[in-house]
Amino acid sequence: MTQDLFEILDHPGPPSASLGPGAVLLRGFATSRTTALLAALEQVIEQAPFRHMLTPGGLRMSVAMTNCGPLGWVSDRTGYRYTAADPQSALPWPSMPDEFRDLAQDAAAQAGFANFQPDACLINRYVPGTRLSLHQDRDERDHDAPIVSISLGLPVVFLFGGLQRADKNLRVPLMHGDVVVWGGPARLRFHGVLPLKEGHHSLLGSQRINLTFRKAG
Ligand code: MD3
Ligand code: FE
Repeated sequence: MTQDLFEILDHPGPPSASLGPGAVLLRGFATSRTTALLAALEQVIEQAPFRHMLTPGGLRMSVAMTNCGPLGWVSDRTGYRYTAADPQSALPWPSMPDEFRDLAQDAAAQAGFANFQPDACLINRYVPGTRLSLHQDRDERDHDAPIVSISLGLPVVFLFGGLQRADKNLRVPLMHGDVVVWGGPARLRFHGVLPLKEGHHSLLGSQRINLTFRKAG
């Protein structure tokens, strides 16, 4: 796995590469579709604006979040869970745009996961200084389905750990248009994001947006 990772860091040319069992980086897979994705995103955040959720410990998360699709991930003082309604509006989460679902399904298929049917899309917004500390994604019922992530805007350093929190982390730069599919033995690996650096992106300004597609219910 280490050898594969270094190949990506040294040679960003190849369109696709393995990050280890179950994790596939599809470099630039979304690039040709980012204008459509961002137009659809505008519609979603009009109905369900980004907000900073509270952790169960009462801390304000530095990542701002919203969701689309039948289920959305929420956190508050009572814990983490998926809900059908946005707690801020009491309305259902905005529907998942076709452009989102199609791209997630195409990426999953490309990575060997046929018939991926996401029912949740968590949308994360990073501004300079925003980070996401090391965690596992285990609030979804179906751990057999992969998670598909799409990176838009400013680049970031993604931390890819092991199955134990203390395992060594690999560092993977993720850039605008990159898509990663995480499934099988990678599904429960610890991961996080280093603080976003200052910068300017032509489409998104000083932000990074990450879409993650999940089978939550
Ligand atoms: C590896 N988001 O929302 S996406 C998250 O860039 C989250 O916003 C990060 O971690 C972000 O939970 C990372 C890449 C990712 C997502 C889920 C994973 C990597 C993963 C699940 C298992 C292993
Ligand atoms: Fe995660």
